[in-house]
Order: sequence, then C-alpha cells, then structure tokens
Amino acid sequence: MLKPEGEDGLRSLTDPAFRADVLAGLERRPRAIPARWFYDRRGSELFEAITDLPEYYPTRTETAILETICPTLRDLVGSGRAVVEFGSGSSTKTPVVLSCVDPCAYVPIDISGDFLRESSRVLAARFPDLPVLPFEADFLKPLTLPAAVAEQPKLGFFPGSTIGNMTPAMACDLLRAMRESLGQGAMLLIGMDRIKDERVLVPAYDDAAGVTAAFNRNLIERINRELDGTMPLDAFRHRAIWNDDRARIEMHLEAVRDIAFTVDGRAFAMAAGETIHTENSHKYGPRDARILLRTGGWTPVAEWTDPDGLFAVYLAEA
Ligand code: AVJ
Repeated sequence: MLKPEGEDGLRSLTDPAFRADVLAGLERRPRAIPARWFYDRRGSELFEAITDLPEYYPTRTETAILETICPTLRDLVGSGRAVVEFGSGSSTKTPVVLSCVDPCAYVPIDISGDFLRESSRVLAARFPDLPVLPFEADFLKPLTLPAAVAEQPKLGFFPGSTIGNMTPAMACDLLRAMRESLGQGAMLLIGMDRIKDERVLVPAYDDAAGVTAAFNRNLIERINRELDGTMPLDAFRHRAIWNDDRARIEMHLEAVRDIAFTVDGRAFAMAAGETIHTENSHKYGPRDARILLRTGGWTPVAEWTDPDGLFAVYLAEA
C-alpha cells in the first residue's frame, strides 16, 4: 500500500482507494465517505485523544473489563496462540491481552502503515521476548497471515467496537473474512458497544472540548492535502446524531453555507444544511451481539460487561 504522507511532511502518492472512495462518496446521495479514511497519522492521533475524553466511555470501560476477566480469559483461551489484532493496537488494551494469554506471536494488521509501525515498535519494546509481526493490509477481505504463524492457533482480537463502524451486513461479511483468515481452531475476542441512553451516547461523539469535531473535520484536511481539494474547512460543522431506528450514532460534516469546491479536479456543490455522512457507530444489545456473531460464523463462548452495562466483550470460537 502507498503511504499518504511521511514524517518529513513530503507529499507522496495517495492511496488510489482513498481517491475512489472520496469521489464516489461525494457524488452519491446522501453523500458518504467510509470511516476508515479518518485514520491518517493526524486522525490516528486525534482518535487516541478521543479515547481519553471524559465523555468517551468505551475505551476505559473495555480496558477495565479486559483487566478484570484476565484469569478467566486465560483459562478459556489457553496459552501459545498467535494474537492477531485487527487494527494497529492501542497502548493500553493490547498489553492487557498480551500479558494475559501468553501468546507465541503478535500480528497487528492495519491500513495505516506509519501508525502500525510506530505502535509495533512500542509493543516490541514492552514485550522483548514476543515476536511482533506488523502486517500492513486491509483486513476487510480474507488474508494470508505471515508464514511464521501459519501453523499456530490464532486468537483474533478486535476491540474498541470497531465492528460498529460497519452495517450489520458488512459486519457479518467481516466476521466471516476473519474466520477464514484466522483458520482452524481460531477464537475471537471482540468488543461491542451497547445500546444505551441517547444522553450518554451523543456526548461521547460530540465532546465539550471539540476533539471529535477535529477528528471528523480532519477528513476534509486530508482530502485537501492528498486529493488536491479546495474544500472550505470553515464551512463544515461536526454533527453527531443517534439514529434509533438503526441503533447507531452517525457522524456527519454539515455545510453551514452554500459552497462549491473541487477535489482531484472534479467540481462539487453543497447547499447549506447538506451533509457528508462520515461514520456509523452501531450499538448492540446482548442478543443482537450474539446473533451477529453466529451469523458471522462464530459461536459465542463467553460474554462480559462492566457493572453499568455500557460495553461488552465477547469470546467466540470458529
Ligand atoms: C473506533 C469505530 C470504535 O465508533 O466509537 C470515536 C470511532 N468516532 N469517536 C467509535 C469514533 C468518533 C470509534 N471506533
């Protein structure tokens, strides 16, 4: 995969899939760009900042669940598996799981190569005896994992309710792809955010400090930088809404006035109030989550939640 921009700030080639998704997304009605494109270097940094916000309960809640379940998890998973993380890994959750399940290797998979290599370095320093094998790839499709772990049983790790970014149909396809990638005897440890009061959900995606707004609007800056765009940053407002019918938080970039701009030489116009839908964050009740896992080819083995029932962690087997 081509890297968007190096640490030196030099412009380099843009991922052709980013260009295709942005142009198609701006042409479609309603306009929508897949959330995966948030995570350039700056976007990944802003997301890390979101996880520390007082309103954003998922990260600290899931981390606490993982810490609490460690002894039970170890019994259920056994030791010596290769832990395959879908996403480049967080500085807090990943070490909790790695120290708990005594893995033979750690394989983080991510499309953001820069961030992947950096977080891998940090982890390798913390676990000097553990082979860390970063794998730059799009995990939405079945993958051939590094040969070094071909024979080892796998524990897939998909924390953070990242699955919530997908519609249930796409989530089901992803779970099936993971099952294929992870192979015989695999297990999956997955976090899913629960349905709860809108007054808790919305502030988690529209925080007082404006970090989530900056995360959303960073997509405009990325488009302008990488796709030669002229989108007026000051004309877009961050919106987070709870779609109760579809059990999801939606993030949008709303035009605050009539605007015209170009991206990659193509002209676009948006009327005041029109939005670009940039993210879905689906929430799952207990039965919803188990049905999703089964539909995706996984059998739930155990389920844990925090005392307030905000977030849930599932262990499933292929
Ligand atoms: C990384 C997809 C789990 O949906 O909560 C956080 C992304 N977006 N705040 C989520 C996100 C805005 C996050 N996931």
